[in-house]
Amino acid sequence: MSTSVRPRVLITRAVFPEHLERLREGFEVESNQEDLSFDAAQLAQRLADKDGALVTGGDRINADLLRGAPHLKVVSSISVGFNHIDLHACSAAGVMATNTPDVLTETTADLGWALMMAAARQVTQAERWLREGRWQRWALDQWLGFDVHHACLGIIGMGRIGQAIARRARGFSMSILYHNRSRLDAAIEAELGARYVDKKTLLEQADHVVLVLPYAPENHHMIGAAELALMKPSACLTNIARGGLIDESALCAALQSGRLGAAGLDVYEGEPHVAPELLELPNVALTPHIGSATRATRAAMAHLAIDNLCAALKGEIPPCLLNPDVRGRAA
Ligand code: 8YV
Repeated sequence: MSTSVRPRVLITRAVFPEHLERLREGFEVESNQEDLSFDAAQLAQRLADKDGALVTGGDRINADLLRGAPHLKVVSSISVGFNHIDLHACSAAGVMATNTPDVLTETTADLGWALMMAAARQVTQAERWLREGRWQRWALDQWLGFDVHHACLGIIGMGRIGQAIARRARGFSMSILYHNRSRLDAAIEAELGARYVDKKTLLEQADHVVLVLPYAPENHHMIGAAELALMKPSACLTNIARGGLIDESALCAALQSGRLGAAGLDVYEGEPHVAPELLELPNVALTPHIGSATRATRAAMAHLAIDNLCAALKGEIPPCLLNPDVRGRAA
């Protein structure tokens, strides 16, 4: 095949060298190894002549963008979440959309645990205090946190990552409640030792609440002032899903007033902007959206995204197609 007819692919962010090499074997690639941030107009301009795009959670894919990309056949995201992609618009435009589930499940569950424990035991705040040279002596009431072992864990969103978090909880002798769109099979509930309850019961009874559900406009601010008021004052809330699930002003107010024990956040409403009130609070552990951030997992995500892209550009059905109702554009 002559190089001039090879499909043209845009990579919107920097990738590892092996990924770039793999893509260059099959495609005419426009890369972004400087890792510049493209605004909507810059993205549209770069997509105008492309057949495929390898994108990330920060790239908004909507009808406007797709209108200006008449050759585009696939948008392959290096992420499991796909709230940044308008699937209806993709299907209407004949563009396949894909994501990268499974390969990040265990890594993201690890981070969920790390954050839950950091929030409960004030790990990040205590470390900052130590680094500031403020540790003069031991005290009986110093840096008192909340127990994780033998506590009640409430998981909202019992998909792959939620279940991986539940599995880890058994080693800490926790009781497990969960809430999900649909109830799991009895056999999986038994294996996990998890009990299905409504959201209100979970919020009232859990000592540690972890959010692991996909974001959609319907669950915007699903944790607001009313939900926080149901929780125990000693409860810890961890969010590794999407920032928009929590009303951050209500969360700040609850943490400030002592209405809520602590929070662990990896995701934010306006990330990478983090509300200044959150930065000021002592009872919150904050990480910069690193749920899937190990080299092995990020590499696996990018490889799976490339598998999806290659399949779509060969006219095949990609392994992780999000919009099976799409009717592909003629190659
Ligand atoms: C990604 C994530 O790193 O996969 C997801 O949905 O939130 C993270 O693992 C991020 O979205 C960048 O694409």
